[in-house]
Amino acid sequence: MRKINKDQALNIKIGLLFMLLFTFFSACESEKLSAKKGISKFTILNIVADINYSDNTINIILPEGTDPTKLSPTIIISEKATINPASNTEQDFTKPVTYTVTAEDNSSQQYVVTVEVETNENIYQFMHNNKKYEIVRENKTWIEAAAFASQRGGYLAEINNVTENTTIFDEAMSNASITLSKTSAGDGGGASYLWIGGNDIAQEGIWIWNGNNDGVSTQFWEGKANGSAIGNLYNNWGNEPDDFQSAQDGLALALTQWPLGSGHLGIASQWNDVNHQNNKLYFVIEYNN
Ligand SMILES: [Ca+2]
Ligand SMILES: [Ca+2]
Ligand SMILES: [Ca+2]
Repeated sequence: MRKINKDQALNIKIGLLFMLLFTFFSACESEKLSAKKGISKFTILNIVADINYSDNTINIILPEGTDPTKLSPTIIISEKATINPASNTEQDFTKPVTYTVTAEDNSSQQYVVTVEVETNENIYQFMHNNKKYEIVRENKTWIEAAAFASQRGGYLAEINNVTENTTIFDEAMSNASITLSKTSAGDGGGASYLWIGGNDIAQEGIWIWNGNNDGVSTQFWEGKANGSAIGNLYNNWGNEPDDFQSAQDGLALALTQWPLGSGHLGIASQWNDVNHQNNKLYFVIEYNN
C-alpha cells in the first residue's frame, strides 16, 4: 500500500470539498432553470390567433386577399424561453408551420400553426398581361367602388387599349357569374354595366382616370360624344358621353346594348357615362404588380 504524506492528504480533502461544493451548486442551479415553454400570444397583421393548449395547435383566420406565402407573426412566449422560427420572421403559411419553443431547462414544445384566408365569394379574379384583375359582384356607387378597390390595393380599371377592354368584357360575360339584372343602370337605357375607373365629377366634360379616387389622375377625354381624346388615349364610348339630365359623371363598361331593345346608343363592351351617385353597380378592379 502506497503511503501518502500529510500534504497529499490535505490536497485530496480540498479536492473532495470542491467536488461537493460544485455538485451542490449545480443542483441548486438546475432547480432554478425554468421549464416554461408556452406561447401566450400569436398575432399576424394585428389579428390574434386562437391558441389551443390541449393539443398545442394555433389557428388564425385572415381577411380575404391576404397573401399567405409571406407572413411575419409576432409571438409572445414564456420568459427565458426561445422560439424557432423566431418572432417577426417571414414564413410561408400555405401549409401549417411548426414552431418549437425551448424552455430555459432545454425542454421543448412544438406548436402547429394553421392559417386560413377567408374567401369572398363575390369576387372573380383573373390575370391579363401579368396583372391581376377582379370583378366584384357587389352593388356600389362609383365612389364606394373606388374606395373598395383602393382599400384592396388596386383601383377601378383604367382601360388603356382594345385588348384590355375586350378581355375584361369577355371575362365578365363568360366567367364572372354575373346576373345582368343585378347591375343595371336606369339612366343608362336600363342596360347592365360595370364601373371602371373614369369620371368627370370634378369638372363636367373633363374625363379623367382616377380609379382609386386619390386625386392623381390622367385626363383621357374632353367634351361629350362629339368631344375628343386627350393625348391619343384609348376610349371606347358608345354614342356618349351625353351627361343625360346633367347628372352623369361615372364611367361604366356596358355588358349589353343600350337602350335595352334598340341599342341605338351603344353596344355591349362600349362605354357610357351614367349617374355615379344613384347607380350601384358591380365593378372591375385592376392591380399594378
Ligand atoms: Ca389598364
Ligand atoms: Ca358628366
Ligand atoms: Ca350617358
